Amino acid sequence: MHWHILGAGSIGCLWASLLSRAGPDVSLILRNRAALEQWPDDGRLDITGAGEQHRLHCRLETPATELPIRHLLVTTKAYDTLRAVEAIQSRLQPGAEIVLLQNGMGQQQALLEQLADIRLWAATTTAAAWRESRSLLHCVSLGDTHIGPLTGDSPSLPSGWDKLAAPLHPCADIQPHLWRKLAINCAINPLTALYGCRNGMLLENAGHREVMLRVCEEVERVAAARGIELFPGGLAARVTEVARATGDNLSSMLQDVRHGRRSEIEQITGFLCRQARLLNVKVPVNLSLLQGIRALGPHDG
Ligand code: KPL
Repeated sequence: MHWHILGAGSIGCLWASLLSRAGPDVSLILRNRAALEQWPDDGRLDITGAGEQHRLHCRLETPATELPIRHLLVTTKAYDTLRAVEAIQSRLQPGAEIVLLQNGMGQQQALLEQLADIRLWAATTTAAAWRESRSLLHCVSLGDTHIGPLTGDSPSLPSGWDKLAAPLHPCADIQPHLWRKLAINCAINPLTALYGCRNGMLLENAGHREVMLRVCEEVERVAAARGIELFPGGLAARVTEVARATGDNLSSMLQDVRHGRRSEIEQITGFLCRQARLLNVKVPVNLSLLQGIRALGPHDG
């Protein structure tokens, strides 16, 4: 069995290690030849932290490599999903297994519309890792990963995933889990990016906390209108826990904004606002956060 991974960021590299230790061959598909040549020592990757201490040698490829793909894990930024998969689409074999492990929503449905004859899963994880360099990954936590099929004939887990040494929760319906992660991201990411603060500051600054609570109320109304149960104790309580546990972290959106990169705002708050419009729910605070982040820099379209 051979898993290909599109998106060689920290989560892609962590999964390269988990999959390779579970048995399959693993290839990282890098964007182009230049990215491939920057990788040291032919795909050497050291993983350390959270009980992990491994060295693996991944095969490195570009989209142009002429090898068939039967098992594909996508860990790119959400907005890059369709472009990245299109670049390798001619290599996908009939019935190929594809797992999307990303923040945000909307890209899952868009991919289903782009591809025929695949088996697709979506996954969401609380695993955390960071890369000190291309070949050194620090695993902070293996977290919890929920995964579920998006196509009718898919088994509960993709091939080989039953042997992953990480807490994995197969679910018949992955949608509520994607919504829960989306809800947390809606309440933390745009605020930290606009205020330029660490996650924990959303709890310490009374003004920031007030906005965060209003975001939570709006997100809960949209989820309820969509028939999704978020958290029994309420979204604000869950967001408070996450902001406290990740208090010293810079959210992924703040990091994107600071580096002048495109953010995932359209797949997080943008998705929420599009759902709200369809469901006729008013979300003025989320809309103003969407506009605020759009004004900061590169965005979709
Ligand atoms: O997932 C995150 C992100 O930064 O994208 C949170 C949960 C907000 C942690 O930083």
